[in-house]
Amino acid sequence: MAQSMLLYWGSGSPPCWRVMLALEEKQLQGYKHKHLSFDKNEHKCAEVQALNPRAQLPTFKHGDIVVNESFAACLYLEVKHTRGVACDRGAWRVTEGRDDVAFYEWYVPEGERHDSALKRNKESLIAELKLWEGYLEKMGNGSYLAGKNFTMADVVCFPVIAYFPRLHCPPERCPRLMEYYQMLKDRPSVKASWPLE
Ligand SMILES: N[C@@H](CCC(=O)N[C@@H](CS)C(=O)NCC(=O)O)C(=O)O
Repeated sequence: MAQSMLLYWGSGSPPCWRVMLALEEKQLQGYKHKHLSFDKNEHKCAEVQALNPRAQLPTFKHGDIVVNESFAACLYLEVKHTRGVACDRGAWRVTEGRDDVAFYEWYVPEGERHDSALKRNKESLIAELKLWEGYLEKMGNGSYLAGKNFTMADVVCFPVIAYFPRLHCPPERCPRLMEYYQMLKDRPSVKASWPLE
C-alpha cells in the first residue's frame, strides 16, 4: 500500500512535516518521496505542476488520487488507514489554531512592528496562544492536544508548535505548549520526520 504513495516535500515546511508525521504514525514508512528544494525553486517543476497547479508542497499522490492540502492528506490517511494514530472525538477542534503567532516576529521587520494594524494582529495572535495554553491547562499534565491520547490533532499541530523554539519564541509566552513540545520531540515518528534544516 505504502509503495503506491508518493509525497513531494520540502524541508522546513510545517505542512509537509504534517503529512510525513501522519505517514509515520500510520506505519506507512515504505512510501515513495521526492525532496525538492524551495531555494532552487524545484517545487515549481513540471512534475509537481502537473499534479498541483498551485505548485506548492506537500503534493501527495496515492495511486490515481492526488491530494494537495496537508490537512486533507492527513484526513485521507485517517480514512484509508484506520491503524495507528486516530482522529478521535474533538480532535480536530484544535486545528482551528493559527500558526502565525510563531512567525510574526520572524516575518515582520522590527521597524514595522509599530504599525497599529500589525499590533492589533499581534494582540489577536497572542490571544490565540492563550487559547491553546488554556486547552492544555484544562486537560492536565501530560495531555496531548485532544486529551490523553496522541491523535491526528497532534499530527496537524505539532509541526507548527515545533517552530516556536526554532524561531526563538520566548518560552514564557506559552509554557504549556513548550511542555507539550518537550514531551513530543523524541517521539519516534517525530524524530523520523524531523526537518533537515
Ligand atoms: N495550505 C497548504 C499550504 C501549502 C504551502 O503553503 N506550502 C508552502 C511550503 S510551507 C509552499 O509550497 N510554498 C512555495 C510556494 O508557495 O511557492 C497545505 O497546508 O498543504
